[in-house]
Amino acid sequence: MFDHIGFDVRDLHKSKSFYEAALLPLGIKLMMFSEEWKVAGFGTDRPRFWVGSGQPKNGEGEVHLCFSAKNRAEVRAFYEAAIQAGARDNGKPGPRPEYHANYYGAFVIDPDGHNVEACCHSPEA
Ligand SMILES: N[C@@H](CCC(=O)N[C@@H](CS)C(=O)NCC(=O)O)C(=O)O
Repeated sequence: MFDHIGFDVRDLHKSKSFYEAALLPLGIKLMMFSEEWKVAGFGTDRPRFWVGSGQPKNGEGEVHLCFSAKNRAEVRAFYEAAIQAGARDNGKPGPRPEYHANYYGAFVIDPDGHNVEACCHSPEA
């Protein structure tokens, strides 16, 4: 159901250390850390929990939630359904090679300002 989640933190290094320690007993490890992107990603198979300290977002998009899609058509269907249901566009369905070669996602802002996505990691079927 969920692919990954993330939220902003005040002090990235402090949160990185905190979650490294707190999640270790669960077998969840730091899998990615980027000073450039200001993010730390934790997981087991791949990063699924992210903390970041990017630009202030003025109360919008501070929580990011991504649902798993089985294929790219599902990503597009999610986007259309969400827009029809009143969400605002935050990134039309399409490839996001900045994440990885096969990443395909779509982003909307929900009624409370959360940044909600559906993504698929497989090439076009
Ligand atoms: N408008 C962007 C949204 C990208 C986005 O929100 N990416 C997620 C990660 S998959 C995120 O939380 N990015 C960090 C941020 O917005 O600070 C797009 O269409 O690519």
